[in-house]
Amino acid sequence: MAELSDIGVIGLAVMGENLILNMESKGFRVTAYNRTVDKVDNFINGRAKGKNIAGAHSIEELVGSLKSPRKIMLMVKAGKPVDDFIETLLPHLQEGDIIIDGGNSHFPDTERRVKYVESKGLRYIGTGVSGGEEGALLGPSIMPGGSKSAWPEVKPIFQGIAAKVADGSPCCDWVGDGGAGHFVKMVHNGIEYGDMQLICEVYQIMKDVLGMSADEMHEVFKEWNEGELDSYLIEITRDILAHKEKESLPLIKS
Ligand code: NBP
Repeated sequence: MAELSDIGVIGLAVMGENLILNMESKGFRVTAYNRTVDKVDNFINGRAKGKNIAGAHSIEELVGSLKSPRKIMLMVKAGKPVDDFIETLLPHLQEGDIIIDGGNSHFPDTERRVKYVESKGLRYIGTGVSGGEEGALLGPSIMPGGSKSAWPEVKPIFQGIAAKVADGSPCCDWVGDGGAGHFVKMVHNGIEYGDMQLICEVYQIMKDVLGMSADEMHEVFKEWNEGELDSYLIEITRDILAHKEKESLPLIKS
């Protein structure tokens, strides 16, 4: 009999594929499934080749390949696809199994899904995942919430693949009941978009009021990124301001 997997992931777009590769690199065996089944073979024969990753061509095969309690993570487009997959999975799962939604679901949807899935005797986690495709591969921030009894079951996987701060603590912990995970992700996105707006306004003042060149702005963002403003968004703004097109012209026109 084939070895059972620690977790199954449904959804082989950028986020799902990279999370699977991240999990495998941390010693977990993963089964991959996708609605368009061709993508399973492409993944298994491509990026997943030679790794401890199994491909499933049906929901039955996916469910049958997992250790109990089964953990199945959805990395699909938010909205109806999540509800559809819950309905598809429920008849195949057993009491105590865990469905995880790692997409960008709106938190009231997650609130509703936790209650619904728990009413069927199963457990549900809605989790924010942040860091984009690079984070998914190398270490995302993960914000899980929902059925609390499911947390110890997924904790080693989630904390294993999460980004780590300087002292080694994982950027992942349980954030609360119901839709708390996706609520925290929404607040996180709000802060990020506020930060982006601030950077845009600073850029406009530097360009239109102070008349600075892209190189001069680059120097200021470089200095800021070495102090208390050190952050990913300041870092990529610094880099984009220094980026040169052909003929050594700055990509960002000042
Ligand atoms: P997408 O959001 O592009 O979703 C692609 C996946 O959804 C594929 O597996 C696709 O299956 C499936 N899907 C679609 Br589209 N419609 C479906 C339907 N009606 N029924 C079943 N499956 C359906 O992928 P992603 O960019 O990897 O993001 C996955 C989740 O993670 C999303 O919720 C996204 O908002 C969230 N997220 C994304 C990022 C990012 O940087 N991209 C960051 C953080 C969170 P198919 O192959 O058969 O079409």
